[in-house]
Amino acid sequence: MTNLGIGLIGYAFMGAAHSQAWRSAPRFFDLPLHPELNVLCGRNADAVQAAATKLGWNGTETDWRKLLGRDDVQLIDVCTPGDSHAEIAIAALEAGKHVLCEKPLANTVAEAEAMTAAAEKASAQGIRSMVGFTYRRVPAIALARKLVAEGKIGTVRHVRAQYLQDWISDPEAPLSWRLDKEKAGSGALGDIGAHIVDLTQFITGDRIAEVSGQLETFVKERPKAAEHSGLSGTASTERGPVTVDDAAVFITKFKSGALGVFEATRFATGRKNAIRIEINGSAGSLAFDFEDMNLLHFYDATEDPETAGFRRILATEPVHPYVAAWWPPGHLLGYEHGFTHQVVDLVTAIADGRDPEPSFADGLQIQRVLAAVEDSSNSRQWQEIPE
Ligand code: SOE
Repeated sequence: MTNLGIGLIGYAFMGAAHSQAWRSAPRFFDLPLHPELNVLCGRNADAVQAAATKLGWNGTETDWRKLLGRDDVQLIDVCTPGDSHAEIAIAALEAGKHVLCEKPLANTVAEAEAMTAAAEKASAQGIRSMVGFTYRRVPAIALARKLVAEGKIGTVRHVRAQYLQDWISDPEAPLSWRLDKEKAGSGALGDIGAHIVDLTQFITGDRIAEVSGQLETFVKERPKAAEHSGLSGTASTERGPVTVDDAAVFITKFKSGALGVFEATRFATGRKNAIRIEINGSAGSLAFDFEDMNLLHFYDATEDPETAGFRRILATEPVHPYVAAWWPPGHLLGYEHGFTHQVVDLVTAIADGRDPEPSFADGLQIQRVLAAVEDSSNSRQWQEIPE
């Protein structure tokens, strides 16, 4: 079997999640190409070596540009903060490497446009790119999309989506790159709001046409971090400004005429990683919460009203998307499986010679929605999403 050499840039939370995906995918799924974990890249030589040993990589580099010239790297996986996505992804595509880029695609619409242009040019040469909206690959979510496409809930009228976390609700939680506009582009809006924009559009097969939104930064100054990794860190004695939103709320109109209500916050005390989506259609409804991620709730409005009611579908059966490769029926999946499914879909598309989804163009459209929410919050006006 042909090998697909992987070079992964970044080794914190997302780097670790992607590493396990690259390792697990060929062990559980029959892949058409064999991913080889060849190079882990990070700026600190000792730290990247320690991470490579722990996460199972064959070698390391400290300069991402070196990956572009390596014959044993065919795919670059970008797990860095958003401020370097455009530069790395465009250079990688121009060097003839396939690219998987973490979400959101970029920090600005202009960067996302440049990345999309590079991706479209590379695609003509057989070079593939994908943006990592991983939650699409949760079996219950993939099942929800299938049910909507099959007409099981009829015409979609309402889209209700929340992404709720609380990891910075303590005002003394230290600053991380995720609270720095230069590094992250935006706060809750881009980090987690982007996921629910993608998920609702993915499930409904529809697109957001216009938005009205409001952003808020509740805690404007925090201790600088003495050290920080993933979502936690320790505080130093110095303080610095929070330059992104803590929370974003927005209402939307979809192209079909459906109405959407969205909320993304890192201040929902007690909610750890609650991605809640409810879709109401003319013939039924679907509801999902990532904190109980194996379940999809389905209401069939065509049933006898005497016994009709929301039904819990445990999306853990071999008939459900991705599940057959894992455990016997009823044995649950977790957060990491979505990343593994992402690798499976990407590698399969590369081998089939087709562009995987979500594409950079899909990432650009989501970037435009995020920018429109920000513009709306500043202008206090509805904003249309440009085509
Ligand atoms: C932090 O809010 C974060 O790690 C996001 O960046 C991820 O995309 C999400 O999967 C979990 O939360």
